[in-house]
This record gives sequence, C-alpha cells and structure tokens, in this order.
Amino acid sequence: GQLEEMSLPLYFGWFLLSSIQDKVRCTAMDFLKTLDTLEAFKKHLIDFTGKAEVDLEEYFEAKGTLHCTTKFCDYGKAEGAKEYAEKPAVKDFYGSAFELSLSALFVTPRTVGARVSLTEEQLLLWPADAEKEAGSPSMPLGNRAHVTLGCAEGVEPVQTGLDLLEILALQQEGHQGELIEEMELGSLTYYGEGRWLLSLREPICSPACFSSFYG
Ligand code: ACK
Repeated sequence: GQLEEMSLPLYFGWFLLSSIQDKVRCTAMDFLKTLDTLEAFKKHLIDFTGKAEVDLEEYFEAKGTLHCTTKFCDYGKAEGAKEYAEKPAVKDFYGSAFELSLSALFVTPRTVGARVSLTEEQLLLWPADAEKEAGSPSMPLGNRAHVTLGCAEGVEPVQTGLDLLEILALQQEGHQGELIEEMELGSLTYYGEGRWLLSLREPICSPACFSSFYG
C-alpha cells in the first residue's frame, strides 16, 4: 500500500555538514570563474557549448543540498532498494558521522561535481552494482562516488556520476589528458569533449552524516 511505498527513501547517502557545503560551493564557484578566463578553456570552448561565449557561473544550476548518493532507492521502486536498506552496514551506520574526502572537481558540458574518494569503511555502504548500473562494469567500486554541484539546463543530477565515470574510464584506458596548468588548487587536465578535471592538491575534508532523503 501507500504506507509501504513511503518506507524507503528517495536515496541514501552522506550529507555534508552545512558550513562545509558553503565552503565547497564557494570553492567550486571560484574554480568556474577561473576556468572561464583561461585561454585554454576559451580555445576548447567550441567543445563545450558550440557557442563563442559562455558564463560558467550562470551555465550551471545548483541542485539542492550537497550530498554523496550511495543508493538511489526511488521510494523502493529502484532495483535492489529493499536489499540495500536491509544491509547490516546500512542499518548500523545510519545516522553516523563520516569524513568525506573530496579529491577533485570536474566540469563537463552537462554537470559540475566533486569526486569523492571513499575509504574502505565507507565502501561498506557502497552498492556492489553502482558502477555496473552506470554502464561501467569494470570500474573499481566507488569510482562513481561524487557530489553534484550543478547541472546545465535540462540535465538531471544522475548525470554527474556518469560524467565522472567517463573521465575515470579515460584515465584507466591510459589517456593522460592534456595537462593545462598547475593552479593554486591543484592541477587542471583537459580530457576532450569539454571535460575538465581539477585534481585538488589538498583534498577537501568534509564531515558528513550517513542518512537518507525522502523529499
Ligand atoms: O547528484 P546525485 O547523486 O544524482 O543525487 C541525486 C539523487 O539521486 C536524487 O535525485 C541521484 N540519482 C537519481 N537517479 C539515479 C539513478 N538512477 N542512479 C543513481 N543515482 C541517481 C541524483
């Protein structure tokens, strides 16, 4: 019945502490501002929008509270939702605090996000088929982990993890990308087709609560 349908959330995940959310948003905004002014970005702009100009700060729309999704349950309609909710690790850690490590920022024509590098303990909460569901069965567990920072008009946030996997797949296949420059925040690499990755020199550490979102 309807009550049963409500018993599973829209998704489980880690929710960043709100003061850190502001910090991460600011860091991302600064990065977009800087990227926008780089000659290398302008040179590859045609890959990005097909237009002569873009204002990256306006191009992406923020998407609510910053979090790293572990399992999208869709109130129980998603495959494996019930099984995930019943995992001992999920029950044990529900409501617990973690330290998430945001190790890179990435920008594509569709999304802007942060890569999350999960610890062994955090991987206990990661669904075994998250990468497979994203069409990347050979990717290491946890490679899809991310925080969505913004989406282009008409793009759904589920795209952010797919964009990240695309970049990591290129790396795994041995594509070095084009090292553009060493920035204050870290090294900026271009992977073609409008895909940019900033590896943070100092990962951003964020306290985060493992919980769920009902909406
Ligand atoms: O940015 P995200 O990780 O991408 O956080 C949101 C959250 O669930 C609420 O929409 C993510 N999401 C949506 N659909 C899926 C899906 N099919 N698989 C994995 N994550 C999803 C979305």
